[in-house]
Amino acid sequence: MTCQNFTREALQTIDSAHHLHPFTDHKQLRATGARMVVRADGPFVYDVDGNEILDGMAGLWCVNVGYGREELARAAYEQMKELPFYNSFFRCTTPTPVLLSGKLAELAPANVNQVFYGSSGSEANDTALRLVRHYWTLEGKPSKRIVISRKSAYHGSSVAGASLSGMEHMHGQLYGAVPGIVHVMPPYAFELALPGESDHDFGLRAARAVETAILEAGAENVAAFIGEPVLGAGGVKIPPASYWPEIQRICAKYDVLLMIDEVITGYGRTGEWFACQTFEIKPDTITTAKALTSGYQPLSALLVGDRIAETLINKGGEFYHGYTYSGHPVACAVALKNLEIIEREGLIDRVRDDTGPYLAAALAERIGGHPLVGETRSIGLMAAIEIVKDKTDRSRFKPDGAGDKVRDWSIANGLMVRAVGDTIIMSPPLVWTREHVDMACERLANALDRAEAELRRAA
Ligand code: PXG
Repeated sequence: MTCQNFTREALQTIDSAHHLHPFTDHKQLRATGARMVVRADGPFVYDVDGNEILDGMAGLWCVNVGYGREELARAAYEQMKELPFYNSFFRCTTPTPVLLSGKLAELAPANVNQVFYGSSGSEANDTALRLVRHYWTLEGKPSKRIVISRKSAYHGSSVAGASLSGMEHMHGQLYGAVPGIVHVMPPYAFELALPGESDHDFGLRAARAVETAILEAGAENVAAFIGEPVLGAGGVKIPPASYWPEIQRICAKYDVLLMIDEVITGYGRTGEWFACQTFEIKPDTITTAKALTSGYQPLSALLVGDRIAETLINKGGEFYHGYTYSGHPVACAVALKNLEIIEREGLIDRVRDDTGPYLAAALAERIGGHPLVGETRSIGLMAAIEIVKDKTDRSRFKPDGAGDKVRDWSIANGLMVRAVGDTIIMSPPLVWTREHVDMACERLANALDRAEAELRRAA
């Protein structure tokens, strides 16, 4: 459907009257009106006023192959004509989820060979939580129920997803979180490393917070640890190299399963198919969604490791869990074509060998020296810029809102970024070239100048 018959004012009026947006202060939005994005092409999105904005967020961390892919539209169209829907319940299936499962087993780490589908990352994490707890019951250890997560983790917005997430403001509105979930410190050296503490030592200390939590709960009560390889929505927090090997060691020592949430990192973002490969993590489950279809269709795939799968299959009987759209044929057709595009165009190699390192260097050289910037960091095409008042002591602007200011100027300059508090984050489509990185740095540097002028004037 095109919206050309509606004026911006008409769309905004209906939006304000009837549309409750996610994670939104509704009164505030109604006062300002929403930004209306009406079309997109390649790495750019266009708003209703005709502004071209370079999309530094790949939609919402998902449009890895960029916009306007005819092939994906065609894959959906052909599948809809052939078979728009049939379910995977009652010993039925359809061809596309079958083929996608085989493909995902081929791409996933060696010990991961089974797939459970949903439509969102939240659903996939609900599945993962139920599955790891059920696994221990089937193994005769039903007391192993506790899941250890981290503060500032994001694992979704369903009741289980929000409970697993480490966001206090979300917990405050749960009115009854899923019991048995514990949150420990994240590996966020920029704010949490002690004076003089090396990155290596900080990584070990952050990992050992998980060990402390296991010992406090009793290993006989702990089912799993859940973590994003790089915390995404929490502010692109990249762990030191010492972190994941130590987590792996601790989980093995106490027989705690490792649930890896790759909803953001999956399908190329860190320069490998999965960040488990980047960080050499051996997972028991991998949650994926978003870039599985590059956002062209809603689809999630929980990849299940052999250890859990064998128990579930051989001892499990019926697992009373599933969604109407588990293995949706159209979404799976689009996923297959999307993975084919990523492979054919060598997008992941490009991130690992070219645009990823280029982005890291460009941020360090062209953004890192700015008086407002306390740190730049990135891995693959996933980046963060810390906004500070004073580079030397890393103090922040008070009252807060400096991040929002930089973001607003950046968008006004034609670069879409997100602010998580005073951390600016980027997660662009993998089709970005060096020219797009250059364009982004130029627009961001200008946004920093403009924000600084306002912030210093106000201070
Ligand atoms: N796990 C991770 C790591 C995520 O980033 C989810 C699970 C949940 O996926 P669904 O499909 O249920 O949304 C996510 C989602 C943001 C933002 O503000 C991030 C997400 C979703 C919405 C906003 O950066 N990530």
